[in-house]
Order: sequence, then structure tokens, then C-alpha cells
Amino acid sequence: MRVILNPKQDAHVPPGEIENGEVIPCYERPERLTAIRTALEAAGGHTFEEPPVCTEDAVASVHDPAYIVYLRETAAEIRRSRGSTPKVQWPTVFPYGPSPRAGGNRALRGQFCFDTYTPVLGGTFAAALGGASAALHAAELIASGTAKQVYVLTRPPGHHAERDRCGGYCYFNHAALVAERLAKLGRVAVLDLDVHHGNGAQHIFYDRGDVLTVSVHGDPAGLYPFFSGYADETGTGAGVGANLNVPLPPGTGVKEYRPALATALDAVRRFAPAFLVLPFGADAHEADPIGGLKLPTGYFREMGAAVRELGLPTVVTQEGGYNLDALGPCVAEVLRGLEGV
Ligand code: OKP
Ligand code: ZN
Repeated sequence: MRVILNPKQDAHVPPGEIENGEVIPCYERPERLTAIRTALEAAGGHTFEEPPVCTEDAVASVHDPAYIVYLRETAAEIRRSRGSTPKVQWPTVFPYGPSPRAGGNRALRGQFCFDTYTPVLGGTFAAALGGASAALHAAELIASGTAKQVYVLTRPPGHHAERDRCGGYCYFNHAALVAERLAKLGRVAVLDLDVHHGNGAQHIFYDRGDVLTVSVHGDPAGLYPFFSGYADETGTGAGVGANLNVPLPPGTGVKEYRPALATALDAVRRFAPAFLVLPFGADAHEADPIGGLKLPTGYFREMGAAVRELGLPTVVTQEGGYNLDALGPCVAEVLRGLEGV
């Protein structure tokens, strides 16, 4: 598989995440990518390359320009400051009232973020732009017909990022960037197989009939991102019928996951897309510390093989997966299944 790397991934290393009022160690950290790369190198058959840096205009194809500027300028201010500005900026107050007015940095932190897991640091913008660059480069390889399958190996992940808000460790939505680019050429399906609902692409494309968004995930009644991912969210306007959520109860194993994936794949087939985007997380694995599902490592090859049956030009974007022992093998298996080797 052709693997596109985010050359700036390690510029973003939060010191912790805030869970229920406490600072706990980050699940989302640079060692994740090292683990994946090590597993892919051991498996063999993969090539690794870095993308050219993309423009902010290209990122603005799916993100609000004011949000992009906020991330860039906040990161720059943190790097410039000598103690006066906190090195890690977390939101504390979120927009409220009928017409919220953001009068300064403290308000903007809440305006452009929806949780306490996704701080801005001095290197956050560079890392996010590196991920967007990798995603857009992958999209170009598919658009030009140069490659049929490309894997974007990046962190922080992207699938929770909305048009104008970071959240869930995500800043720029790689899957949505790829989908928007490929939608210029034909219908696109986004099939999200991270254990958490792919709210970002769902919301960005919710009123669009040319981009199908499908997500198979743990039931949001008990799992992040909590506020979306229910089965009755089916799209709006021209997008009615072009969103499918398949929520699964905690503890779901292969026996129940398999038919859920089949349902998702059937929806993709019926949509008859020209391209597939696959936001993939290894956090549905049984040993994942935050996922709650029960898929064994060996199932991930079958998962990839089932997606391969679609026969579509595909960009895979790396999303979650937080067990550092399971993550690399799961990615290696899913890519092997996708390649049919
Ligand atoms: C990002 B991706 C842990 C809470 C974690 C945030 C989850 C973000 C997941 N105590 N909450 O979809 O893997
Ligand atoms: Zn996840």
C-alpha cells in the first residue's frame, strides 16, 4: 500500500487530557504512529512518502476560514509568548445564550472547540496542516488515477472535527477533505469504521446528496461523541437518505459486528459511488482502553477484505486506536485485507 505520512505529527503532544475534571495521560500520542509504522514495516509491501505542504485555502474546502485562522494564530501566539500565554490552551466556557459573542481568546477557545480533549498547543497548527496535506495528497493520487488505494498515516486524527470546531483529539477532518476533493469527480461514500461515530463528515455533508456518509460505531448513548450517531439521523434536504448510522451496544463482538458491516457495505453499494473514503480506527479492538467493543486482531483482515469487495478506489485515513500493542497489527491486517494479499 502507498502510505502518506504526516511529517509534522510530533509537533502536537498534549501534556494530558481533561476527563471528568481531572487531567489524565493522553491516549492520543506520537507513539501510536510509531507503533503503526513499525508493524507495517515488519509486514512488508508498503511504501512511505511525505506530501507537499497544502495551502490553507485547500483546508478551507471543508473548514471555516475563521477556524483555520484561530488555530494558526493561537499556535503562533503560544510559540511567541514568554510565560504570559498558557502553553496549552483548553476551553473552559462554551457558547451559550441566543447570540453568543466571542470577544477574545478565552471565548474563541470555547467557540472553536466542543470538548475538553482537544487543546491547542504551539505545534498544533503545524501538525494539523501536515495531516491535511497528507490527506489532500492521497486524494490527488486517487483523482489522477495514479493509485487505487492509499493509506494516510497521521495523527492527531480527524473524523470528529467539524467545519468550525475541533473535538475528540481532531482538528482538521482528513476524511472530509478527501471526500470533498473527490466529489468534484464523482459520487463519494465515506465509510467510518472507527469505534466512535464519525460526526465530522456526517455534519459537513448532511445536506448533500452526492456524498454518502456511513458510520458503524459504539452506541453514542454510552460512548463518545454522545450527541450524534443515532440510527434515526438520515440526512436533510438533498441529503435525505445519504447518511446511515449503525450504532452497536457495548461488548459487541464479531458475530454482531459482521452483519452491521454488511448493512453498511450494502448502503455503499446501493449508492453506487465512484470513490470510497475509509476513516479507520483500531479502537473497536477488544483490548482498546476506551472503545468498549470486542473485535479480535484477526477480524481486521476480514474487515478489510469485506471493504475490498466494493472494488472502489479508496483512501484510508488513520483515526483512533489506543492500545499500543494492538494498534499496529490491526492496521497491518486491515490493509492486508484491503489489498487482497
Ligand atoms: C477519538 B477517535 C477517555 C475519553 C476519551 C475522547 C474520545 C475521542 C476519540 N476517558 N474521549 O474517534 O478515536
Ligand atoms: Zn475512535
